[in-house]
Amino acid sequence: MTATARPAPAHLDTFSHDHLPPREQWPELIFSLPELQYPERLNCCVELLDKMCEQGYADKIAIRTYTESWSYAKLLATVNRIAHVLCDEMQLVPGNRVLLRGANNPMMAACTLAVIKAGCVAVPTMPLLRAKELNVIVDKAEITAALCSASLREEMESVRQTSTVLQQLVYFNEVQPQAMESLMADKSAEFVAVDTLAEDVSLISFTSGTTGLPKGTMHFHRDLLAICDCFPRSILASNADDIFIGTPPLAFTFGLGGLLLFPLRVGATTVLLEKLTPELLLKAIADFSATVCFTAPTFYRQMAPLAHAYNLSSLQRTVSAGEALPVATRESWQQATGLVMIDGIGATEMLHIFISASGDSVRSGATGKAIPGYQACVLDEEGKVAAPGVVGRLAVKGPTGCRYLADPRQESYVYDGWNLTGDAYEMDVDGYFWYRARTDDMIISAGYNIAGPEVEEIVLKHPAVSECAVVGVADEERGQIVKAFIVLKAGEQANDALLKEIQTFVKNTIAPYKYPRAIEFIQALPRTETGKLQRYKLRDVKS
Ligand code: 3UK
Repeated sequence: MTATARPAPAHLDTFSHDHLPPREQWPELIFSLPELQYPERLNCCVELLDKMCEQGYADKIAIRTYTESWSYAKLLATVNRIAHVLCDEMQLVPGNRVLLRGANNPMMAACTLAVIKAGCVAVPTMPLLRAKELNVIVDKAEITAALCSASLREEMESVRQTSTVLQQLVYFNEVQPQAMESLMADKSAEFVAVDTLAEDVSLISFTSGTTGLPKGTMHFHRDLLAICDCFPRSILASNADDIFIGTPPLAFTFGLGGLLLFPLRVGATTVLLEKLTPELLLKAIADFSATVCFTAPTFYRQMAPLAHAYNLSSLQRTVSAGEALPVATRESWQQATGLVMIDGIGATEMLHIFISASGDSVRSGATGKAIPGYQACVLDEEGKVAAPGVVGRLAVKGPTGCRYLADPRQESYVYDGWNLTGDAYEMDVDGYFWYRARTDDMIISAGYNIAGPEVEEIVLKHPAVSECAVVGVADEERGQIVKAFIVLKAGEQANDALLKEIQTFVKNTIAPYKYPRAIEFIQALPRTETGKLQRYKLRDVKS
């Protein structure tokens, strides 16, 4: 083989490789850190599991739930048995895409790792997706096989009945002759991982996509390790003694990284729990003596006033991501727990967090700086790097980046080697990035540009307010007006006096033209399964 030839890919089914965007549309990839120098061939599951067992973690607890404890050795043996089922019973070959459905539990984690170890491509999907949405994903990624938790059978069955693409389906988390648990029972606990390339696709993660068709983001074996070797090392400083806990689904890359890959990479323990509420997460932190927590800002905001009733003394580091962290939330969490929140922005396209800060480096109100391994800047309207203090489009690059599965939107996400996340940000002279809005969430009212989240920040500081979302709604005179949807704290009365009081409160704190001319009190804000506010739903509300 000559030095320039592409080494033999392990994928016999070349679908993923064939549907990568052309190389010139990829973002620039940079591997500046010593820990990001990976070999040409690499199966990330081997690095995360087999090697950890070899290095002395075999008897350590990898995954805990309220009813189960899986050592690294048990997780490895289970992954290997499932991998045999994929190859022997289901006759899958490297490169085949496998749909994965399940809440956060040990078998969902094991199935995901097994798919990757067998050289197939994992396509995890949010538990709440319905058949219609699943069919779009099955068709787009040409998925012939699915592994599904028995608790999600109903929607899965309707996909099976309607899909002409999906051919095989195996359920797990049940006692049935055809269930994964039975099929794997007599399989060997040893499995030689498929010798994939570092640049073979291991994961296709579909964006939650508030508008339009979901986009499949393709990530290599190398990418899954690269995210473990960036944020967790430099910002989180995680280690084998950590006990990870949190809410994001394993089907969301925030959860896959934070609650599975990061803990395995350092020999730590992860606590996997289904259906968490703020109360249940607080209780679980105490019950499992968790040290690291991952969840969305709204969860921290709801946990803060309840925290005093729980023993949270084990908790050391808490990570907030998914949407902007309001200063009021950072402060109430810090008051309740003494912990300085680690805010971090990540994206499905980038796989995980790329701007963040922890400890003494935190600047309240800013997301943080580009983390080691990544570069970030703000681009102005002409696409040039903007000076500090200018609001523009956030641009980022690093070892991971956007590669959509056969999607023309690749060309708008990647510009001049940079990934454009769709966020409006401002960078200060010290390199801290200050979130302003999603670029499509800017409100233009009577010629003024107003960032909804800036108004939310202030409204949230009012003592009667529990949650708030600010959007622009159409207005004949001003084009748009600022409208606040407000969820009040328990016991507060929605009335005109309070409405006026909140308006005055905002006018007295920021430029008066930004105050919400319209306010609507509602019971709950519309959110995605990952805790993201669905502002578009509020914009559509007719009142
Ligand atoms: C927004 C934030 C301000 C921002 C994600 C951590 O959220 C994740 O991925 P998604 O693809 O959404 C990406 C978009 O969400 N966002 C996320 N975090 C922050 N905005 N401050 C933040 N801290 O608009 C971004 O473009 O769902 C988060 C890890 C992995 C992820 N996939």
